[in-house]
Formats: sequence, structure tokens, C-alpha cells
Amino acid sequence: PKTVFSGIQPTGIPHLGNYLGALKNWVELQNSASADDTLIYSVVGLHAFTIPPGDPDSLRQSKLDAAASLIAIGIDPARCILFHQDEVPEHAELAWILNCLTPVGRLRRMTTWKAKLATVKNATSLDDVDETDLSLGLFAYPVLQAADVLLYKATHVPVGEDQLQHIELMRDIASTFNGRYSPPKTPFFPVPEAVAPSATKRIRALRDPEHKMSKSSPSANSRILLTDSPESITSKIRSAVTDSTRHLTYEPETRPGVANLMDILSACTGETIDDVVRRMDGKGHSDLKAATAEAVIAMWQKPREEFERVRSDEEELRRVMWGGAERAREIASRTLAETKRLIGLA
Ligand code: AQP
Repeated sequence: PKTVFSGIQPTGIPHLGNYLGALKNWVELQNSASADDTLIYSVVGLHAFTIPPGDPDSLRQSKLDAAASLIAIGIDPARCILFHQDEVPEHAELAWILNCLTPVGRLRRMTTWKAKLATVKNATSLDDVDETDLSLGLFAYPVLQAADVLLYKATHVPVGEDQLQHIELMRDIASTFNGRYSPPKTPFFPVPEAVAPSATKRIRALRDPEHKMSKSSPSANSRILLTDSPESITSKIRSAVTDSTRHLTYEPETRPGVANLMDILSACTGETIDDVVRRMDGKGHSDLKAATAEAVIAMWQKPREEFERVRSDEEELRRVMWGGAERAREIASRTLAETKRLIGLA
């Protein structure tokens, strides 16, 4: 049986990149799971705090937004353990233990903290990112992520392509732990596998296709949110940066803006890229934009309505999430106790 774990940060309403790169896969894994598989999905508030938001109330609201979004896209709290990571303190405790097994040099090679600082500081290049601005928490982000996954002895981790380097790290951490502390021939932690969507790649920012679409980018028009109205989706896609070449071709390296729209269109409709290129043959940029907007609007119409319904009953949403935290804690406390016994802390 599989144990699936993944998380999303409550740093804003999820966008098209989060959905096509990861969340859609969460739902597909849920819908194809067998009865003895375990699915665990988390809103990872401790990760969101690695860039502390200025306003505590906005973090509280974002936690509810993220939880409601997951239910709205089809995550079923009766079939999955859906919970807030910060309501299960074992995550931080296992993260501390794993921090002590992780070399700083290994973390320094991650590009994600550099990219995150570059986005937040509006730096144009990763080389302009100054390490003195880096908090210990942001640096250790992938180790906390490893703790999230290993706490449930997860075997499969559905993430977007930007997170694959973190999965490599958590695999190394699991192997290191097993090598040092597991009883002979019985690895304590399964070495988890990434489940990356095969067709959809990284979705790029609409106004700046050199970068990935991101919740924390200062340009709000660069991302399409689950809650955007059809008018807003149309206007954001209409103003997406493309290029001045007239014919439409799929060339991600040299024409990232056009390729991004084609990636989005193909992911929303289920067509292959070849189908999309054929359908757009002889057409112009505005046709591609219109078709893409139409596909996104159709895909998200129901989830958007569902979000409004789920989000409007905060008390029920909190109750559902608290129920998930209790179920998560049963597993997490067992793994943490076993871990502490193995390393000599219990
Ligand atoms: N642009 C993207 N294309 C494909 N997949 C993406 N993901 C994020 N952006 C893209 C995937 O979404 C999942 C949840 O992401 P997250 O909220 O945990 O953190 P993130 O990767 O840092 O996403 P954002 O939107 O850029 O948030 P902020 O700006 O707050 O950091 C992950 O599986 C991720 O791979």
C-alpha cells in the first residue's frame, strides 16, 4: 500500500501553477487510491512562516483559504487526512532531529531559498541574493519538509517540478537516518518517491515568463487565482507577455510566454501540445489567449463556486481541519516516539 503525503503553504489563494503542477495530481491520486492506501494532505503553516507575514491575521485567513481551496478542488476529508501542519507539534520536533543530520553545505546547494529571496526582494538575478538576508528557518525549509513526509513514513510525494530538489534531499536524509539508526535490514523510514505530473511542467508567471508563477511575486497580474472571476482571468491572460513573432509555435526556450500559454491550454483541456499546436495553426496570439482563458474559466468554474461555499462556514472548516489534525497526530506521535527511541532520546 502507498502512503501519499504533500503540503501547500498558506501564503495566499492557490494559483494555476499550484493546481496544474501539484494539486490536480493530489486529487487524481485520491481518486485512484485503493482502500489500503493512506492519503495525507497538509496546509503547511510553519513553512509559510519562513517568510514571516507582516500581519498575523492575514496568516490566519490564508490558512482557512488554503484549506477551503483544497476541499473546493475535490480533496475529500473523509477519504484523506487533511490538516494544518502547525496543529501537529511533532513536525517541528522531528525537523529539529533531522536538522542535526543535515550538512549546511547540502542546503546551500538548493536553489529554492535563493529563488524565494530573489522574488521577495525583487532581485533580477539569483547572484544578487545576499545570504545575510536569509533566515535560519528559510534555509532549513527543505528539512522541515522532509520531517513532514517522514513523520508519516510516506512513500509517494506529489509535488511540482520546482520541488524535486527537495525530494532528493529528503531521500538522502531518510537514507542517512536508516544507515545510522535503523535496525539491520529493516529501514525505519521508507525512501520517498516524487510523483511529478508527467505532462505539465512548471507554469510560468504571465507577466514575466522567465520566472515561475508564484503566490509571493509582487505582480498580482502574473498569477491566476482559484477565486478569480471569469473577467479577471480573461484580462490577466490577455495581458500576458508573449513575443512579436507572428506564427504560433511551441518553443519553451526561445518563446517561453507562448509556450506557457500552450502548456496551460493543454493541461486544462487534456489535449497534447501537438494537438494544441495543430489547433492554433494559422491563428494569432489573441486567439491563443482567448482559447486559454476559456479553458481556465471552464476548468475552475465549479471549484470557484465550491470555494465560496466552503469558505463561508469557518466554524465547520475549522472543525474538519481539527479532526484531520487529531488523525495525523496519532501517526505522527508514534513515529516521533520510535525515532527518539532509536536515536537514544527516549
Ligand atoms: N509555477 C508553478 N508551476 C508548477 N508547480 C508549482 N508549484 C508552485 N508553483 C508552481 C507547486 O505547488 C505546490 C504547492 O506550492 P507551495 O505553496 O507549497 O510552495 P511554492 O512552491 O513556494 O509555491 P508558490 O506559489 O511559489 O508560493 P510562495 O510564493 O508562497 O512560495 C508545490 O508542490 C509546488 O511544487
